[in-house]
Amino acid sequence: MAIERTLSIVKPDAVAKNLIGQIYSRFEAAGLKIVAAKMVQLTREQAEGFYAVHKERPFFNDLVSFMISGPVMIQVLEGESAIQKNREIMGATDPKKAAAGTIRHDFAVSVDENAAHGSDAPETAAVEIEYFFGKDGICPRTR
Ligand code: DAT
Ligand code: MG
Repeated sequence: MAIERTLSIVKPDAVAKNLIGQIYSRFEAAGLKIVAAKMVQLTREQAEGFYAVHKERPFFNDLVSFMISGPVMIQVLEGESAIQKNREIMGATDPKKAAAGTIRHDFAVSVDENAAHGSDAPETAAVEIEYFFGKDGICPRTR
């Protein structure tokens, strides 16, 4: 067990449904601290770059179009096992398969628009955090 940081995104569907606060509450209730946050209207280039690992997948173009369909809320979460913990709070990729009480189960209806993103491993978390917040865009929470 270790203190980790992970990249989280409240996706355009959840922002449009006014769910930022409810989603942030779940992070905080789970002991995850927000150490960086910003609302961004992603450009197509930014969204394509972020999801470059999926560029050969059949859903890539739809995914990018969805991610630029409205603003997203991007944050860095910090805490004990933050990467796995955030994945558990989000639930399975397909909301229909997500466990009750998870963000995707409670706030999303389809795999195409599934409310939240969370890094899946330490390596991707590091790359994704730097992609949106650079090397020094984090506010350490020492108090
Ligand atoms: P996750 O977001 O749970 O890490 P992923 O990395 O496999 O899932 O895929 C990234 C996003 O792409 C996912 O949140 C929604 C979309 N996606 C994945 N599989 C899909 C599918 N079969 N059809 C449509 N969209 C899909
Ligand atoms: Mg993923």
